[in-house]
Amino acid sequence: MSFFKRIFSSEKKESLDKGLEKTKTTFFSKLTKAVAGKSKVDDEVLDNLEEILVASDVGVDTTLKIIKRIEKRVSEDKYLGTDELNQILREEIAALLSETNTGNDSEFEIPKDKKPYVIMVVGVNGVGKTTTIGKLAYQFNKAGYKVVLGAADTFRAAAIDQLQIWADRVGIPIVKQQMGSDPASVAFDTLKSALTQNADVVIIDTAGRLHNKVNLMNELTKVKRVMQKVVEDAPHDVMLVLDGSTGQNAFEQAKQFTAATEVTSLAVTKLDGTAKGGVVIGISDQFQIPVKYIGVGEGIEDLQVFNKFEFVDSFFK
Ligand SMILES: Nc1nc2c(ncn2[C@@H]2O[C@H](COP(=O)(O)OP(=O)(O)OP(=O)(O)O)[C@@H](O)[C@H]2O)c(=O)[nH]1
Ligand SMILES: [Mg+2]
Repeated sequence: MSFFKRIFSSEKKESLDKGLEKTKTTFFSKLTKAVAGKSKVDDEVLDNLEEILVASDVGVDTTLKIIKRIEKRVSEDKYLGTDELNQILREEIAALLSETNTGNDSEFEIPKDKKPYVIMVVGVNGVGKTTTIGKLAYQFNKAGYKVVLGAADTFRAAAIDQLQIWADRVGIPIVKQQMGSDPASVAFDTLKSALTQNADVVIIDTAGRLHNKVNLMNELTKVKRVMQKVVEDAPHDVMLVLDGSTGQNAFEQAKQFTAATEVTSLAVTKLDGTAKGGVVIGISDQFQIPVKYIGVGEGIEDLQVFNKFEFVDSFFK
């Protein structure tokens, strides 16, 4: 690993640690209470631990898997001290998550064989789609890729303006039309323009709110179909953005969205300032779709490539 890479990783780790602070503090103060006056991990400690994990939005299914693993450790080790619980939790959760072989890249990278590589960003309103696109465009641009944005959320004028602000901030082109115009037509224009400009990456913003859910899904399908007239295998990535601060709601949204439309990656935002960061552990365990990015703030730098081991490490430190 190069010297610079090490510097960047340690910076990344610091901001992750900071982003997860609230989740961690809440979790550990509960854990400390649960083991107070106890020296050994017994059934009562395990019961409490189960409750705490569920309350941290890890989700019931994933929590049960974790508890089972700890129980196994307890029965193997016979005497497991509560002072070791933290370390053991970290090990077992990391081991659990490593069983799903997804989402462990460490850089903002796109596949070399797709040009332009087309990312369509979806999710319900307010979860952080546009912000995530801005941050992602910034990282791709910094990495030397030529990025073009497409303002296919034509439902609100403000949505187009917001994406324009991000494009200006990053210094990259945006393709847009009037508010109310056909999103599929915007996506079509964006891909055409990207081809002309020989762009590497296209990121398409979409509306989170339409008159109803069926309309929204139909529209996404149409956007996809029309894009394929320009780039046959587009979109290469359908990224669902989830608001991590809504905890189990984010989980539900992921379930509903993935059932209604094809989703190939996840981004979980707003992990800063929430105690519900455990939801990322549950989401990575329960979905076959990789969590690619996590949002840890509103700033342009506050997006990270999700690495489950770094995440668990930050969580249980
Ligand atoms: N604290 C924090 N705020 C975030 C993060 N990501 C997005 N936000 C904020 O969440 C709010 C909504 O973000 P948008 O990007 O507008 O969400 P959207 O999904 O595009 O919303 P619609 O266009 O209405 O569907 C904004 O105030 C963002 O600054 C994050 O990681 N952390
Ligand atoms: Mg938006």
